[in-house]
Amino acid sequence: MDLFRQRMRQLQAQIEEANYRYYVLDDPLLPDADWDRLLRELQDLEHRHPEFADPNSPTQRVGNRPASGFRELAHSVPMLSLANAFSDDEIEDFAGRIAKETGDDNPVFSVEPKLDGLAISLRYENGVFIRGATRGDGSTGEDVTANLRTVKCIPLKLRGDAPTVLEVRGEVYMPRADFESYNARALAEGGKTLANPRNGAAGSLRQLDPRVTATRPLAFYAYGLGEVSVMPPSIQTHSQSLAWVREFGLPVCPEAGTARGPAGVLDFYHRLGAQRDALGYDIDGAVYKLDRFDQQRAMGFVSRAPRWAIAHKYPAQEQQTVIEAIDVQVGRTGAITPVARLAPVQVAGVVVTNATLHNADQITRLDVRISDTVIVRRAGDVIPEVVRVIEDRRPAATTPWRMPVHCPICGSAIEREEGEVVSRCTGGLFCPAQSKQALIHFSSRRAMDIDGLGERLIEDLVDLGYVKTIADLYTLRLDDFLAMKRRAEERDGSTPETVKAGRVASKWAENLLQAIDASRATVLERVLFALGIRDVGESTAKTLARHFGALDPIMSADESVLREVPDIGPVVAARIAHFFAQAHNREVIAALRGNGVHWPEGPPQRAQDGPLAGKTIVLTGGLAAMSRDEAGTRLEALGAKLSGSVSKKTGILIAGEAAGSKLAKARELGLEIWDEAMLLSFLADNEGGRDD
Ligand code: 9MJ
Repeated sequence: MDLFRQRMRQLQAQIEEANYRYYVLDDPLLPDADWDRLLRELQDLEHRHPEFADPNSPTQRVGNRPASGFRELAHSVPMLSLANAFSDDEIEDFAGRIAKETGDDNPVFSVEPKLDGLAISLRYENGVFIRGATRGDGSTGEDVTANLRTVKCIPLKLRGDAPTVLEVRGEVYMPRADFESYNARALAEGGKTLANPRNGAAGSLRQLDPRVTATRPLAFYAYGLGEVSVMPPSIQTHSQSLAWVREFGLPVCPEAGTARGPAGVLDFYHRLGAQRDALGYDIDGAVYKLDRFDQQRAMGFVSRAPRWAIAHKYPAQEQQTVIEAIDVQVGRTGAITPVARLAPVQVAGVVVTNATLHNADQITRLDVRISDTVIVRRAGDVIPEVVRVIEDRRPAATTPWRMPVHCPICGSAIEREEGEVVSRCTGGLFCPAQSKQALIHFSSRRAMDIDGLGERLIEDLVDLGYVKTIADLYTLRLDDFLAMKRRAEERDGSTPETVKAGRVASKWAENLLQAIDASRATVLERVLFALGIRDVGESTAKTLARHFGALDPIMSADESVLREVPDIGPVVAARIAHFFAQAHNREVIAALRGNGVHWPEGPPQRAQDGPLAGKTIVLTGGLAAMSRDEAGTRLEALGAKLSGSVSKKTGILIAGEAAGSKLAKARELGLEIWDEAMLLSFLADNEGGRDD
């Protein structure tokens, strides 16, 4: 009998150790599957031997009775709040007060991220978690013990020799990644989403049914102490106290540390600010606490806030504003993005006037309407977005927003394919909004590679009516560029009418014309890629070019023919057929050809026919005669399939200069190995009809 009891205690200890390593040290001891196995074994034993069950076993986190309300719980030591500072000056003032009253003008501070969650006090007696409460008014909070027990990183039992009474204060928060995946799942299952991680944390702890709380991914970081029966005399600073509670198994924020004087804390503030978007949790500031307890005592308190600590806030990432209009933007492939035009508002230090609404589903989900008061959010480099509507502030007589049925730029129909989130303008290259994006793609380096034809210039060319389609690029003359430049400068209010400016301008236009001209002589795969057919990237373009050898058979191939091409699936086949079926796309291609864009055409090179058909080739090391990219393209043209890694399935390894581990592995596997000379002679023997 005792054997079961022993095993149960052993399992409990193993799980508790694994939890400590995982949640506190961030250094997991066990794979998740092993942890699950231990927990299941313990659950099973507890079920069969309830007489040995421990109420604080790791299996006993979720109670099953909803509370009728939360009891009030008095804090034996008040839970403090923090004074706020919004500028460096206020921090200098704070440091000045400390210098005046402690005589120390360069004291050590504990510096901590200010977590944006819910402040909580945990009470342990004899090492066992007995109660937990919210801050409430600082002297009395709400008893949320049952909910806190479901927070996996809050230990139900402390490690080591904890004092008889130990109260730990800290923040319950929801890690960002967990918030995202919780919402993704809720959406998929048609459940309710959480507005943001902060509300997620606060709302979850205030659930009456702990079974609901248990489904919420909550976490906890300790940042202070409440009642402690006996403080070890060795602990004389706040940072030592955090290290101390960490040893009992309570997680402490890894970004917390110490800094000296006002310069040190400001440095921490700016460094943490730069990392803000990369942290796993939301913060709204940094907290500085005078580290030495004796200095803290010298400073004392005002009302409910200590004079020895301060919260230095970052500019808010969320602000409230009003939607003045909802427009739609058209992307290269016609994707329509609804954009909210906002009453200007400062968000995280920048004036924001536009915010993305992503797509029609998102608007329906948020029920955003024109004239609504909304919360907009801007984090780091991310495009500002509307996160929610404040429905109480909605004026009377608003109507739900509807996706327009016609493209605002070209008037073509807007359609949405079944199962797609995105609506699209069907205008194709005929739509100026799409054609701008199409032109940018067309001239980009990996497509037609037109040097000097950048985004700004393309915008001007389209806006001033010089170019509508990609084919029009090849009709531009020197005078067009010069006239366009003059008009753009007039429009922008800068008119440098000097002789030198004129010479510079004509040189610029000549260079551009030359670059455009040079792009006329090209290869089929580039043209196919440059056309910007949805889902036709460089690799598919290459496959098509090789398989068909010429453009006309691709243009007239129907879906079933396209589907026979290796690596082209039904969706891409449909996209290609659809693209070439559009009259305006065919017209643009005819015009391109009419304007002198040309490429060599030849017989189809079906991979299954090539001398390397069915062979997988790995290229490694450096080649002298060509780049690895080029070698790869030429080998593929002969039917080879390229791979990046060596395995038993590799047919040939081509080892250039300084080949390393791949060569060693190929030798080990006894594969066929070529050097560069062998590659070159093979290409020379097998590449009939290359024009270089
Ligand atoms: C937060 N929210 O992260 C305190 N806090 O200290 C930190 N809050 C605090 N400390 C005393 N890191 C009262 C509140």
